[in-house]
Amino acid sequence: MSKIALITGATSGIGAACAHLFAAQGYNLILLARREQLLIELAKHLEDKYSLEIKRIVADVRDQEDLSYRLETLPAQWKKVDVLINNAGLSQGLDPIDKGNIADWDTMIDTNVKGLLYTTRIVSNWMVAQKSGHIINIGSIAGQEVYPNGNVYCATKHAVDALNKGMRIDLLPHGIKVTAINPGMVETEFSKVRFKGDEGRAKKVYDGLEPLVANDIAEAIWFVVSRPPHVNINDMLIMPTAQATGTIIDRK
Ligand code: NDP
Ligand code: 8X3
Repeated sequence: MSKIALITGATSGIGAACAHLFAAQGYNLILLARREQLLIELAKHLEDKYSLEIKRIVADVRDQEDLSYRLETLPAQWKKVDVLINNAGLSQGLDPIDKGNIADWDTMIDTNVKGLLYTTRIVSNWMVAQKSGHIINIGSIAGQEVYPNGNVYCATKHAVDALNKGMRIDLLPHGIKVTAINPGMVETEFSKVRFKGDEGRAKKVYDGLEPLVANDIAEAIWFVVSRPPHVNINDMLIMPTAQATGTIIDRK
């Protein structure tokens, strides 16, 4: 019986790269995101390429009731999740605290913190029942440091760091592994989303340096997941070579 990975935010960037890599490793997949057409295309691509089964879930992780319904109504065999990748997340805006957009703050807190919690609340129960599982929380360098105008996004990723530690403590008696993967700059749709579709501004973020690509992070996740049963990697900070800290970057 193939193992199962549930990936939130599977339609783009790091989540999509994880879907490709875990499919190649023989996993069956539960792919969750809001953009249905992208989920359909991704699932079809993977089903054509690999021998695997895929469940698509069109859901917004902020909508606790709908998310809960969609997860709880999965057939029993799909609730045997081996790996949960809590990846759905975003940044909105880059403004000083006195000019911050309240709706942006709500979106980031509701997605990055509450959405991660809602998903974990359900899936961790399944893992407790089966006495095994591995939860991967996608944090960030922004969860280790704070940079100018990063205020609320950084706060949400610091929360992910705290939750990662808290989950590991609470789930310890149940044999469940918990790991945070904390990337620096990865070129995905992240900056386009942060700057609300302004592609020029998004592109500038990566001017003069070679950023990470989504597959770099997927490979790190696979490394963590494929360790022997007695090994848990608590967290991993992964940066582009040209980025020393959140703000110190060697641009040529
Ligand atoms: P992308 O924008 O490329 O991907 C984000 C994914 O999250 C999309 O699949 C999107 O799907 C999904 N998503 C966003 N909001 C929701 C929601 N409310 N409900 C369900 N799914 C949602 O960015 P990345 O791949 O870069 O980001 C993935 C994670 O990595 C995020 O948590 C981000 O904070 C983190 N990260 C990114 C870094 C970077 O430099 N790129 C660095 C450090 C961390 P859809 O729109 O279809 O719902
Ligand atoms: C995304 C990377 O540097 O914009 O978490 O915070 S950064």
